[in-house]
Amino acid sequence: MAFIDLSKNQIQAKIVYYGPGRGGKTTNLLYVHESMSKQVCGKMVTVDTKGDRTLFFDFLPLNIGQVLNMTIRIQLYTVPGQVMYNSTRKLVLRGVDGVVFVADSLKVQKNKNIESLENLIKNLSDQGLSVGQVPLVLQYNKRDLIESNIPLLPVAELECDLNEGLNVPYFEASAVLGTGVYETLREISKRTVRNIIQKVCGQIGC
Ligand SMILES: Nc1nc2c(ncn2[C@@H]2O[C@H](COP(=O)(O)OP(=O)(O)O)[C@@H](O)[C@H]2O)c(=O)[nH]1
Ligand SMILES: [Mg+2]
Repeated sequence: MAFIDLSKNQIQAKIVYYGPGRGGKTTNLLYVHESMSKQVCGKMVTVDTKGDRTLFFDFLPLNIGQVLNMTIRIQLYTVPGQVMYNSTRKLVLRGVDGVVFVADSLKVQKNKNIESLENLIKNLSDQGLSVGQVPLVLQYNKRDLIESNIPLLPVAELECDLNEGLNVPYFEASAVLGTGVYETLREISKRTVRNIIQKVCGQIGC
């Protein structure tokens, strides 16, 4: 749940990057961290990583500007994707305001993507949230590998596997090159902030 400080006119929102292990969640945050100005982007904290596998989570705070005179701060988190870290995922997901699901375009990861999305839906429902209540966008990552001879899932197949019942916006991306990274972040930020403002307005009447 967003932290709203009316005395400081500040809203703090939590966006979680979710998805199978090695799909590119940490790489998304690294790209944002490296390319955004220091005024916007705070220090990236990566907790307990080994090689390129996130064992706990990554955290990146952003100051994205003002809406309705309120300063908006967004905190980006990633979860560890490996099946055995479900308790950590549940912890990171607590109080979430928006989710980016990063799917891996590699053909061999087809079932891992589906399992991870099912796991997201289950973990949200354990918090009393249905997937339709939380702003969500999908990112089909590693599209740069289309140039290689590694078999990739066509976007139509990813849509069919993951987005048929959800019908949420999706973005093709390459987190290593940065393609689609800001488009994804912009859309989830917009949806998340809009959702928070609607909830606040519902409570205080504006
Ligand atoms: N070719 C390619 N590799 C990627 C892309 N995104 C991430 N990777 C690589 O995939 C591996 C796992 O990425 P990481 O961000 O740690 O995945 P996470 O487990 O979801 O956080 C790393 O070696 C990345 O360099 C991408 O868009 N294209
Ligand atoms: Mg990671």
